[in-house]
Amino acid sequence: MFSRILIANRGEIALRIIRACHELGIEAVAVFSEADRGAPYLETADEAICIGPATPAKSYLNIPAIISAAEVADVDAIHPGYGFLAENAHFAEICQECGITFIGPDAKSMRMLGDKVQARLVAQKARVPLVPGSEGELKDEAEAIKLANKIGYPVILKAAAGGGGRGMRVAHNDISLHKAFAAARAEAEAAFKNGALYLEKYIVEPRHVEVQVMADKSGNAVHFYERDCTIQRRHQKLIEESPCPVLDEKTREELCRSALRLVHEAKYHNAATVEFLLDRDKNFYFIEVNTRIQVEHPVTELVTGQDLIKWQIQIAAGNPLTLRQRDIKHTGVAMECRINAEDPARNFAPCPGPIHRFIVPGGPGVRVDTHLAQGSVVSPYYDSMVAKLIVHQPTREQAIATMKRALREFRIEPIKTTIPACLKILSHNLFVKNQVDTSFIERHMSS
Ligand code: MV4
Repeated sequence: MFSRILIANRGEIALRIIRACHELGIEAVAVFSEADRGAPYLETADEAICIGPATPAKSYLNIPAIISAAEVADVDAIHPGYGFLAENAHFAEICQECGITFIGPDAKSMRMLGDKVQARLVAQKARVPLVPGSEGELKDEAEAIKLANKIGYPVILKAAAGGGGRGMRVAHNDISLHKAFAAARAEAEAAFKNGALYLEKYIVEPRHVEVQVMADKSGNAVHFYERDCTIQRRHQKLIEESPCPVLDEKTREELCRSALRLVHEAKYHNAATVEFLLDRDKNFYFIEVNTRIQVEHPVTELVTGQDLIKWQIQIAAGNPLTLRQRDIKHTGVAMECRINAEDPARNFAPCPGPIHRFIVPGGPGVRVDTHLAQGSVVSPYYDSMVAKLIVHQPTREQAIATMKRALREFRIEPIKTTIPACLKILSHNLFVKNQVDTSFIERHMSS
């Protein structure tokens, strides 16, 4: 087992990883930018090292600075958290070359699954249901138009290097596809320095469902069931829950088994999330794989009673998964609200600034993951998430009631947050009745 781990991240996920280290008897080394100097969560670390200025490119994305800190602190491993360098295969490679274990998959599987065209081919090989679409990269516009006419409009163009909704274009006919092709290629080239595109049938009004999996270095893999992340705004998730409230047991079993086949095919190790779209007829289709621990992992931790960060560390250290699939039970309903420092009245514009009052909810069934405290300052340099409020109850109705109660207890002043927006969603009849799709926020919450 490792004796010291460096956490190449900040905020709530850095604190979450420090806690997991300490429960495993491992020392935690934090790094921080000048903007985060003095933050209270840093005091929970055994050591904290400044790695540069506030700008992410000069600190949390600065590979030489992070590797130097790791060498100075003499750590055995680096946990990247989510965002920043978590899905950077080059960084994973450098860690390995420096004799530091990267807590995540190896660079090869990260690169393979990070390329959405290759990920589709892996999924196909593993007999995972795919959205009908291109086999491999599109050669040119003519190929796209031919394929669109074969599978039928509407279709969606996506960037091979994209993901998370960037560089996508929907087309409803040959003329709009002609325009979309040039636009998508230019956008992909500019954003990812990789113009490779692929095409899929456009699934209308889907739900977003993802499966949490974990695989060890000996080829054992288990799933921790699914999360439903349908409630999003501009590809930013607002509310996540488990189980997916519209899945029947048989479909759910097939979904989770599909995710496991995919990670086996990729010879993957460590945590992965396999994302699917669920259409109105409850057909599911693979879309992409996230090769990191995700923001919403606590939802899964509450329904399974498992500590996913501890498993990531143990697997990276070469220990086997000592869990059998049948030992992983799903109990009740968990739901997470992301509390962001944003002003819903100003089109969700970030609202950084000092927090003079910070009163965190508690009581039965409530978990709060946050790195902030009274007197903290929300920095304009980073993500606007200030807390994750996660609840666990026997039923969805009870989970919604607990979530509303906890949201009303929360005091974050004087900055604006997404708490009122979350309360509005939780009271919406379509949300309560499970009649939402990924366009719910745009369609019903714009006012
Ligand atoms: C799609 C789709 C419809 N059909 N693919 C958006 C993010 C990226 N992970 C995949 N995305 C989508 N892919 C096909 N073939 C609709 C979306 C989509 C979406 C997916 C999940 C959650 C929210 C979304 C919002 C808009 C579009």
